[in-house]
Amino acid sequence: NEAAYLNLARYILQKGTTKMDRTQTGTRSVFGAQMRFDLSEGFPLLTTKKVPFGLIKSELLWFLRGDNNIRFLLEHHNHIWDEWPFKKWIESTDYQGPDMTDFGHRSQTDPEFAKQYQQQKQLFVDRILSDDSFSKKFGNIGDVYGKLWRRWPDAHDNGSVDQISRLISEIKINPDSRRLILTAWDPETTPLAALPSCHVMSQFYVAEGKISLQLYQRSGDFFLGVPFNIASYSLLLSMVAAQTGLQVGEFIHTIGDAHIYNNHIDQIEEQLTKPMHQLPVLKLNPDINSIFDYTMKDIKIENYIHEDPIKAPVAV
Ligand code: THF
Repeated sequence: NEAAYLNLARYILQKGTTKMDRTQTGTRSVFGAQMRFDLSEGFPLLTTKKVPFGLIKSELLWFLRGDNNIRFLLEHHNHIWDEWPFKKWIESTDYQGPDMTDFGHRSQTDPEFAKQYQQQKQLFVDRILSDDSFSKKFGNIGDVYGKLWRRWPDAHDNGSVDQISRLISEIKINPDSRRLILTAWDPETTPLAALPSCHVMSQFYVAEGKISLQLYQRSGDFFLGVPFNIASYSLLLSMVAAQTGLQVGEFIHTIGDAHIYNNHIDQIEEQLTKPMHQLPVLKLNPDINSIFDYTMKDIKIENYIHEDPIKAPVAV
């Protein structure tokens, strides 16, 4: 349950080594960490800060559509992926606005620049929503989750592999299988993506009528991303369970580089002073007969008692 997250946060703060990273923010980091969440004890949406579950739902529905264009997210007022396509846009020769180089850092230290950045990002978002050809060209995050889950390029027949459909039918036919794998790391295309997949691989496991899921995440932004990731994969597991007639077992989260950014330390220390509440309950519409048919209103969280949100800047 939630204590697994809080204990690992404490461990990273105390034992993590100081490590520079791609974003030049600096982190405290440990390598190789694991948390276990028994979903029969409640849905692991953290209660020691408010985690916006609506954003987690729309992101997962986006992956399940096989979509890798942020337009769908924007239509759902979800901005968690904006920075990456925006970065590609401002680095392109088509961009003629004010210099946005290194916007992630500059917007944190220079309030005048932060205003300009917000303006340019709003223009970008509006244009992705209204201009089809612009959105095709600049709204894409590359060949990561959605694309790879549903349309992994098949070199032999020029078609593609739908990993999710295959998984669902394989779990039904052959639940004892040790090959129930979902992979999101394509060595051919991954280096070209705006942000190479963090959730490299996951594996389903069925025993005694329960289905469990273990995720290997190569890199985990422990304060901002990881609470989303825990809820997102627990939601995926719950949907797969519902569609295969199984009970939910455990979500096991294994992280390679588990890090707390230097500009998230005050926030996570604040979170560690907050009391835990009983975990909420997930309700999926039982009338949905395909994992691809869930919509926002078919997924509900009940009895979510939480502390206040804690804001922190996302590292780009
Ligand atoms: N990059 C970095 N640096 N960290 C990540 O966690 C991350 N992701 C995704 C892709 N790149 C990443 C994006 N996921 C938030 C949450 C998840 C994200 C990105 C950002 C975030 O800012 N959450 C806020 C609320 C935001 C809002 O309300 O709009 C929060 O307080 O939780 C790892 O998958």
